Amino acid sequence: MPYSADIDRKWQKKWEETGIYRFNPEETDKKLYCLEMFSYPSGANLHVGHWYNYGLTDSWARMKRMQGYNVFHPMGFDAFGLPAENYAIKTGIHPQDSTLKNIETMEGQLKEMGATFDWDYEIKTCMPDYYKWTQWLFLQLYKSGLAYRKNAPVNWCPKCNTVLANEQVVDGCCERCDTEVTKRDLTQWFFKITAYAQELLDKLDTIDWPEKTKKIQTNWIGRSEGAEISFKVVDTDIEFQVFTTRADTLYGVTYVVLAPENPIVENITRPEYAEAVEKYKNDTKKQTEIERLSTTKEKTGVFTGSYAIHPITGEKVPVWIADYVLASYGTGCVMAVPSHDERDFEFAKKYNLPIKRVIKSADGSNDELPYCEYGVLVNSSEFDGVPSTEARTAIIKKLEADGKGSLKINYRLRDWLVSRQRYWGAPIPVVYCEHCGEVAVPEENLPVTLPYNVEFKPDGESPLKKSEEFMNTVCPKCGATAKRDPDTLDTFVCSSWYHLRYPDNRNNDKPFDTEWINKLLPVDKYVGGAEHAAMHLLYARFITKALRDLGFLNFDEPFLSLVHQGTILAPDGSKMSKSRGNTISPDDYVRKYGSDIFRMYLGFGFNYVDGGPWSDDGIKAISRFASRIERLVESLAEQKSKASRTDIDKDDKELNFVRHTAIKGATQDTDRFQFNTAISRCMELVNALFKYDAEVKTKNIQLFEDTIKDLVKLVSPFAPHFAEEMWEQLGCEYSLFNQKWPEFDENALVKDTIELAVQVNGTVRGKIEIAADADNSAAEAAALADEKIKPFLDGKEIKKVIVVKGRLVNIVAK
Ligand code: ANZ
Ligand code: ZN
Repeated sequence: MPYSADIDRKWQKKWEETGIYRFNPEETDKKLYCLEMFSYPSGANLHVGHWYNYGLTDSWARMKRMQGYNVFHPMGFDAFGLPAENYAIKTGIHPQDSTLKNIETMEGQLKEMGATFDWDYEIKTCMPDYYKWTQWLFLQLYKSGLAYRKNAPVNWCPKCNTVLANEQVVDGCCERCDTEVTKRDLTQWFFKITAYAQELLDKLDTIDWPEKTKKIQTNWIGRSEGAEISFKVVDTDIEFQVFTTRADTLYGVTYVVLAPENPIVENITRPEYAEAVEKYKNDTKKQTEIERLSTTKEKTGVFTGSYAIHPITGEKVPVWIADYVLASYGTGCVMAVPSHDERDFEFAKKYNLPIKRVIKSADGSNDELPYCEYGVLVNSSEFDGVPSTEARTAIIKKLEADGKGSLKINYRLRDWLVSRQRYWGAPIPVVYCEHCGEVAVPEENLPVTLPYNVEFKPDGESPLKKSEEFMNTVCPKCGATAKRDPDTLDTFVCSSWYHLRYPDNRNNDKPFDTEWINKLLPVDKYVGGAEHAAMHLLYARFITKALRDLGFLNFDEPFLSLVHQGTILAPDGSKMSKSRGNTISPDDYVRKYGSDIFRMYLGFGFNYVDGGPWSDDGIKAISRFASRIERLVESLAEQKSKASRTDIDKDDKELNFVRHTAIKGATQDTDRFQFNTAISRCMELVNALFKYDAEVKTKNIQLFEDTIKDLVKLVSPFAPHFAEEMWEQLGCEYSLFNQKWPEFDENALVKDTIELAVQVNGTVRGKIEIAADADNSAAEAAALADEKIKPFLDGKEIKKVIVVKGRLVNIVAK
């Protein structure tokens, strides 16, 4: 029976009945935890991206399984989140109903893919048996001071009248209505990821991740070495610190700038400047951080009327506020050095502030200002002539001695804001009591259940706030009436620890058993989109470290090895999207060709980590490739009874060479997620088998059979149903996936003979075959004696013969 979707079903049924892909919890010494980023149950159908990510990672997992690993390969759903809630607002269908329905459909489709997922370990983050433990995680962080509440500006859409998550702000505008997003101050929960900034940087060296992703995390964490320097405000007791990476430019400070939000601005603003300062502060609120940092935006600011005292020279410098200084970075205050900083220069020009050069280039040339490089100090008193890097240290030392400054390391990373004024998420397990204030819900009272009947209209308030049933509770400490926190947790909290729950997903007493997951984790291979570099992948690393420090785990990093699959684009190279109507449906291909042909084509048609524009040109070739394998299996069946050679001759050696080359190459390539070249090796082997079948009259049938079996194994990760069917047709025992992966034989890769090109006076005239270990004189003799070469030498005198070992023989004749 030729391969088709019926074969898929036949084997899916058998695999399910025999439980072949069930994880064996006994053999943890050979464990291999293979994980794909779980999917968001948004649409009802799997798209090409899912197939590409899950189908081909499954191919990798299948090979590992056959190589003897005890592969743990679970699947689940990242089921809370905004799209379901937005969909509910639009259609009136409750997020829980749409989500659970979508999950059911997707489970069915994932099963049709024929992957090795062990569904016994499935998780769905929106179910109380999961989010109970997400809330538990919150409580652990809270108890250890890693979760705290503070007032902070959040993204606010004035039209939708709601708070937006960072991901919902697209180019400074609301994702839904395109209105410009502003800031609003709200009391929010944060996770102290900054406590791990240095370790998050340092441990990047210990993991096998794409360099680009490490770089993104490094930049996101943004370590900066500098100094904090004190400035005192004239005629007051107020003192503030600036953060600078260029203490060497201290003598060039001609003014200082505070972020408009800095609380001391109010205390130092002189009455006659109050109105302008107030107005400027309000204008600043309307801007996003990205706009404020834009280098093309014209610099603006206002004078506060106050002066600060330079910590070394004692000079008075004016104190300004300007939006190019961010409240959330460093100290929210900068010392401005217009001669050596681009932004300060622009600002000083605009507001006529003095510009004083203090750095010259090392070769003494008089460069234009602003001069932003390092150099040698000038106009800097005793530091004149000292190079920047030396001066930086020396100036900090001097300040330190006077108690006016010190070394300081800053990180760009901010604490993770986890409160969401949204319904479809895990409720934050905290109540507010009139007497006791903020009180954590005791662990034994978890989960704080998300109520079903809630109005979730976007009107600026958390939908849960309107649910009396949810909000009104009693204080766990004193028993008085209390209110619950109406916010839910960012869905990235759910996914920050899910890899820890899979191996112990049915545990009702704990989120996971420490001893057990210390055996199963870290994840050995993690595969998912590169867009998560600075969010999910950073959060999961942080949570792993925090739980380690709290004694729940004994490893530092959650994902030892990471692969990002590329993106499959529409045929015109644009992003596939439902709204553009340019998506391609895997279902049509699966129905027409069978799921294996579709999967194998995805592996063959793209470089896995690059992806690229969709084209189905090659899919027929893949279908033909499968048919050719079927024909080989049939041909073998016909010949099995015929006379066979048992010795190994030249043709057998040739076949064996291609066979072991294919085993070696396909194994290495599959291991490195280079599926396209792995499949090409199998194609080369098919060609060699066809040649052998057609040209060799008396075959070594055993060799023919063994080679076909190896071929079937090599393609099995990409075409599991098809290969299982071929295996059965070969008369072998179920299941192919319990067989050992083929190993290559080094001896078969050594050729007995080699081919050399023969040139006469520099032109190639023929080829000779000689023993691989033949020396130069043997090669020369063979070339001169060759019947095809002789006519070119006729009547000529041989002047010289040059042999390039292993490559060619050049005969010079006149
Ligand atoms: C004086 C100076 C002179 C600076 C000079 C630069 C060049 P990184 O490397 O990113 O840490 N800065 C400090 N806090 C800031 C804030 N809250 N908002 C905007 N800018 C801020 O950058 C550190 C430099 O960025 C600091 O060094 C400070 O300007 C500025 F020739 O101080 B510098
Ligand atoms: Zn109380």
